[in-house]
Amino acid sequence: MLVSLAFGLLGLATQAFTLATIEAKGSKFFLSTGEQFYIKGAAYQLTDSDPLADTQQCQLDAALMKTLGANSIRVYHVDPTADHDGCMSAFSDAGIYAWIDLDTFSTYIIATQPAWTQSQYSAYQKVMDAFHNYDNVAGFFVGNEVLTTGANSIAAPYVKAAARDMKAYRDNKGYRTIPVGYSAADIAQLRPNLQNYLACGTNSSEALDFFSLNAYEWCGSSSYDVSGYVFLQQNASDYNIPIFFSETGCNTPDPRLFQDQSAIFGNEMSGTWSGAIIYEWIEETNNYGLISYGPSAAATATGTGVVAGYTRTGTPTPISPDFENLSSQWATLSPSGVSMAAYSPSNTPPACPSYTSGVWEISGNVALPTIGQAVSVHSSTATATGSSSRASGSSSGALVAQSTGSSSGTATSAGSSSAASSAGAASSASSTASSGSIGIRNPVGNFISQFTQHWYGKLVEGLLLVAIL
Ligand SMILES: *[C@@H]1O[C@H](CO)[C@@H](O)[C@H](O)[C@H]1NC(C)=O
Ligand SMILES: *[C@@H]1O[C@H](CO)[C@@H](O)[C@H](O)[C@H]1NC(C)=O
Ligand SMILES: CC(=O)N[C@H]1CO[C@H](CO)[C@@H](O)[C@@H]1O
Repeated sequence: MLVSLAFGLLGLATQAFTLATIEAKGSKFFLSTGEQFYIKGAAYQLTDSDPLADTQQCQLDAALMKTLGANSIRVYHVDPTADHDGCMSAFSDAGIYAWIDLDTFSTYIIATQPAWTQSQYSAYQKVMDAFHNYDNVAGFFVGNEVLTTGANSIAAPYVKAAARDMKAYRDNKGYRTIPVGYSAADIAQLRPNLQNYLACGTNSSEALDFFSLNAYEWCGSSSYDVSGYVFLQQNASDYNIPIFFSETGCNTPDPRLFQDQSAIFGNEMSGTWSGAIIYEWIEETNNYGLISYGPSAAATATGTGVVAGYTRTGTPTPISPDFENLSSQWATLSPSGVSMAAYSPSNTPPACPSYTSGVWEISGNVALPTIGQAVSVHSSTATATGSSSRASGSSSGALVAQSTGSSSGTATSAGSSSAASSAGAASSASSTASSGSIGIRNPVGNFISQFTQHWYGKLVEGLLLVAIL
């Protein structure tokens, strides 16, 4: 408060200072006022590049989100060079926090050709620089659904390295301790290894600040036991960092009832989980919208605000009954949690999972790659054939392109809707096609074929071990 007052007096503040900030302590999020914070959010990506640059649009959406009972948005891609003051203040005025992905179409970590390079690091920094000063930024993601198979586990150290470096960057710059985490695809084969890996180890500077899951397991009228949530809870009950649903809202069958919210915010899970972000705000081809800006148009239609067959600007209209169903669920669900002062975290980091061929191909707590180590982007071998170009994603097909032959359909989760599980990832998958040409080099510069992924994974481990000696 003193700090914001000082900035205000000096005329340095360009944004609203009206909301309590959010921080992580132990396995929970807290407001700076001391109350536990539970996320009630909507995925918000109206345009490919940045939905937080159109103030008037944000004002319209924030006002309706407030009536929904939301306190958070999740934004997958932003343009760090745009002016976000208007949008961030519109959401702040509505009591809404932003969870922001640091990656973009051209910078995200690719599981089958994992890399954490200086150019990725610089790009992530620019996003953090652009957003850290808004009090209603709640957290940053270093990746979304990077891993979708057991073989992809070779990419996990790169995700963890990205988090390590972005946390260090945040702290070195003196930024607020905005939590840095990851948003995982709900893949039964990876559960709970990935979740444990990203939190494991005794050095908290190298672990994530939170873990989140894009889960579409609870469809229609189901229950805590039948949906599979009981296992999600079992896997998370001793977790030492906050965990939440970074996407949820299975849409088969129609209409959506959002009954899972009563488990997430109820006795079964609210002692462990920190809430949920519903996929997604805008209605588009994938049929997950909570609102619409007008009837759908031809896929090829052009016109003001029309992209890929949907109007993406204007006055949002609730999609009935989904919007009302969610709103009425949330209205009854307000766990009080614990106060920050009364909470003494007691959970310790999970053990780093051991190597299991095809399931988890990282041996325990390997040394993390340094920036640029082992892998870099090359420009001569293109294989990607991604088909989706929508930022907010609409097909699991695009994910297949990203994962070079691994079947995303079967890999995706215990849920019945694999397309849904990759909805967010589909957004980034398309960039594989547009960014073109990606190859891998080892640290001494030898080019390694992208068809040797499994062998390469072993090589990375070997090199990491060598690096320690
Ligand atoms: C913890 O990790 C950070 C980041 O890698 C490193 O700088 C620091 O030396 C580590 N601390 C210990 C005690 O190993
Ligand atoms: C984690 O969940 C899986 C199902 O996804 C289950 O088979 C496993 O037993 C759970 N592990 C723990 C430790 O509860
Ligand atoms: C929980 C909830 O609000 N359910 C409602 C969702 O919409 C259907 C169809 O209008 C209603 O029948 C449910 O009561």
